[in-house]
Amino acid sequence: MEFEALTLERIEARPVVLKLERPVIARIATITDWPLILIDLYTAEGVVGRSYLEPYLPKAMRYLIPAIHDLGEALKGRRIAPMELFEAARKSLHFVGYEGMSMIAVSGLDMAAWDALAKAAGLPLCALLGGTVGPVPAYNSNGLWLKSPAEVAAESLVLRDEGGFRGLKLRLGRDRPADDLATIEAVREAVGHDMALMVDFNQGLHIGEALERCHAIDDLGLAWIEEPLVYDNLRGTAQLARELNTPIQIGENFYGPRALHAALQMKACDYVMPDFMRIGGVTGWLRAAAIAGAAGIPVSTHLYPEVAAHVMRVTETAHWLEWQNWADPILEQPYQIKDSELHIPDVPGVGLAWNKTAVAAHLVDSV
Ligand code: SMN
Ligand code: MG
Repeated sequence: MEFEALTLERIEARPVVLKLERPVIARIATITDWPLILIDLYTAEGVVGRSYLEPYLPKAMRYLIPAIHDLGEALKGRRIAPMELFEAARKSLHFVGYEGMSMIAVSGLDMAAWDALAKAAGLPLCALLGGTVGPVPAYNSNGLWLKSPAEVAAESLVLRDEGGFRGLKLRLGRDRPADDLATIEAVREAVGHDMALMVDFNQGLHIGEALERCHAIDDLGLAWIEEPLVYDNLRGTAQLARELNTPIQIGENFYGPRALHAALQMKACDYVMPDFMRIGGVTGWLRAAAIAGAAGIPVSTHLYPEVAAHVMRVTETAHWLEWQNWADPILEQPYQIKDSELHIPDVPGVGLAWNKTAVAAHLVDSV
């Protein structure tokens, strides 16, 4: 079979807002409306590459969508060679800075470009990257926000049963540390000791609080303690990683592979979990995963379970995939979870197709 070279024709980015089934109630923010930017990368040859971005705040779509359209204009006529497009897109934004919105826009382009390339090759993305279609161990991260211990314990049973999960993530950072402890205990009692329990402070503590609260939960057999401090306080998380037995997990706020490299050099964490819209899409992930692999650091994913599943199949130190099904309502064929494993559909590309009716119902005119 001949490998078809593709040419970028145009990119269309559309804003969608979904109501969250279980609103985010974290120490730093409450989110009820979940924004998605749906990206369609059209090629002259008729192949369409797809990706989506979840920028947390609907208003962030106001700045990101024009940036994505600009990238499409700037790269029109270029061959779909994702790593070359990545470099060209990065350079086009160099003068406004490499991080933040710049990286998020480039990541959306990158994931769509890889999807198009895999489709043209007639291969699932994981196969194009040198792996095989197969199961990917996942934990359920769909809920367990800052509610009462009894509510969280009851929800943990529901989340476990959404896919025979062997791992669940709880959010911490209630006003009273005792309420966090009571929540962990109630969940443990509900789901038993064979369940891996991750906890996430969502950057909500200062170092003094973190020292007290992390030590207080250090002997509970938790799988990891995530983002206790604001994400750029690497000196602080390095101190916590040194002092605690429980692994410290960070990474959803790494902008690009070099941020991961810097964190590992500082021994700022035990585990990493890059997010696809910040690490640089598939290209950024591959580079970041190589660095973590060389350092022997387990790598988990953050959001974007569909693309995450593919790259985890070729990630040397692959750990847990974060299962969050918040894009499911607009997907034609949501991925399936069974026995705590995500199953990649055996179709060319990533396997993302939009459910036209659902998209039409949730498109927003202005954000
Ligand atoms: C998170 C995800 C999505 C929205 C808010 C917070 C979280 C995670 O940090 O790790 O899942
Ligand atoms: Mg987190």
